[in-house]
Amino acid sequence: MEDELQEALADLDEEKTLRLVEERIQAGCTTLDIIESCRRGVELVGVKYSNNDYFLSDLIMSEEILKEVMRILEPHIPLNDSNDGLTSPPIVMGTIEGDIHDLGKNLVIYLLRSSGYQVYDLGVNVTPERFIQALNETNASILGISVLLSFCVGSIKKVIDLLIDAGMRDKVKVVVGGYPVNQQVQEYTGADFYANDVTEAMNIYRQILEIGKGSV
Ligand code: B12
Repeated sequence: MEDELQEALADLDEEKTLRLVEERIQAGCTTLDIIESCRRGVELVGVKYSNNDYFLSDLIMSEEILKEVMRILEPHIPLNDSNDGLTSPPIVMGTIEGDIHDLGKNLVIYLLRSSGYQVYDLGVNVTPERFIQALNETNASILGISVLLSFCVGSIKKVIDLLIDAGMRDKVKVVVGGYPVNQQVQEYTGADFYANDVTEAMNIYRQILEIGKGSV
């Protein structure tokens, strides 16, 4: 089915994209559905970039449009005041070493925080050692790692190897997310879960946090 919003973003038509986002909010579409249409739109931007139809400046343009979309959406993201998050274990998140993509990670963090969860954001280009240090400092038992560049996937495996070496592997659930992530990446890195869209990401965290009502 054709998705006008996805196409507008893929065409880097900022005015149309923002208008369609506003219209969908008015029509009662969920923020998660709107975000997913936008994510698919920038995925097409990526395809056009790979085919040399778009350039780096176009990737930057898609970033600018996505940021504007988030500015419009943020006040509409429902706050969950169930207090679930306050009794849940903290979550550490970051983008892996070598990679500076952070829009997807920031989005997931925003949604988790809106649900009341405590998230420590390590930012981008995070070394495997820094992830382990942060887990020790925060006592977090959930680690989210974002990766958009395929050649950075190897560093995620390094994080998990370090967890094993430190005797921490069975105390930490590792979730990997981002465009190139799939079951093979999960198996190769040894992560517990993977997600490459926002709905899946939120479902996985809810699932882990449900189990974690006891201990994760
Ligand atoms: C915008 C963009 C940029 C922006 C990034 C801005 C920023 N602040 O993030 C800029 C212009 C800086 C950029 C730079 C580059 N980019 Co770029 N970029 C993109 C683009 C078009 C969109 C990425 C994006 O923001 N998507 C929208 C978000 C919402 O989606 P998402 O990140 O997938 O996140 C969702 C899920 O994956 C998941 N998720 C994400 N993280 C996590 C983490 C956890 C724990 C969980 C549970 C879930 C989760 O939830 C999110 C919400 O739905 C992609 C194309 C694509 N297909 O993704 C290329 C793309 C990722 N870039 C690419 C490349 C090559 C580069 C550059 C190397 C280009 C260059 N020549 O310099 C540099 C790399 C710089 C670096 N060292 O990192 C390639 C990577 C190819 C590959 N397979 O390795 C892609 C795929 C484009 C392409 N087809 O060639 N890029």
